[in-house]
Amino acid sequence: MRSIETCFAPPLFPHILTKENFSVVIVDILRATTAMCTAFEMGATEIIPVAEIEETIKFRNKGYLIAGERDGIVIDGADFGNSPFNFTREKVNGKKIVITTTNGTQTIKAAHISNTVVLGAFSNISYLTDWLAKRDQNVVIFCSGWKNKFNLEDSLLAGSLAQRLLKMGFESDCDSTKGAIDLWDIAKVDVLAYIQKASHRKRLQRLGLDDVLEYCFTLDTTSVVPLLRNDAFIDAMK
Ligand code: 3SL
Repeated sequence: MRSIETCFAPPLFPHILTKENFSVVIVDILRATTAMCTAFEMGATEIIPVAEIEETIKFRNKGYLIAGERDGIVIDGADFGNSPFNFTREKVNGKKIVITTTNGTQTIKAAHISNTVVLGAFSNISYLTDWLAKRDQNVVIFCSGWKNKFNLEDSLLAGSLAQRLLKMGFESDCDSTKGAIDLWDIAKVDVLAYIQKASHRKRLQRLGLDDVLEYCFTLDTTSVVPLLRNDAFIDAMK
């Protein structure tokens, strides 16, 4: 039987890895994984995640688009930040992108040693669920949180995804997964109302970056499964 485990924040990740054969689903709903799913939907061919701003330098003026933010603010020298709305077809179709973000790309780095790394968001949840269900691997849902702490938005995705996977024959004896499902059951009645209390929702509002909120919680706006191959994500659905 394939299992689901949930990691609520990066410091917990080494303690979660009790199973040998697993896919890791990286989650950063506001906004990194939602943005990267959008980029593939809009025709990006490859996305290279880098943890440090300095690592973007070697890609500049080499045909890559650079996307980067820290604490929501676009980094110097980037083409744009991390809003899913930046990744329009006009800008990204046929392009390779290098991205660095406050939490999301740090989580990807922490998961890099894993067998299989994919990106999860509400925007690709149905394609992702089907893709995971077809594989003979356990699943670890790895929430980016905010600066090593738990956050609500990633935990909601964890609960929603886990609930779907349980219906497709997975099992879970992980209390984090059970807690995430309970949280999702409370929030799903009106997820946009529920998420008003989230600290990153308030942070984005302060910065005038909360125009993405509804989009980030809308199901299935993309038909992609970003999959890490060596150092770059490609769309496994292509
Ligand atoms: O932390 C991250 O990776 C970002 O998604 C944060 S922000 O939403 O771009 O501020």
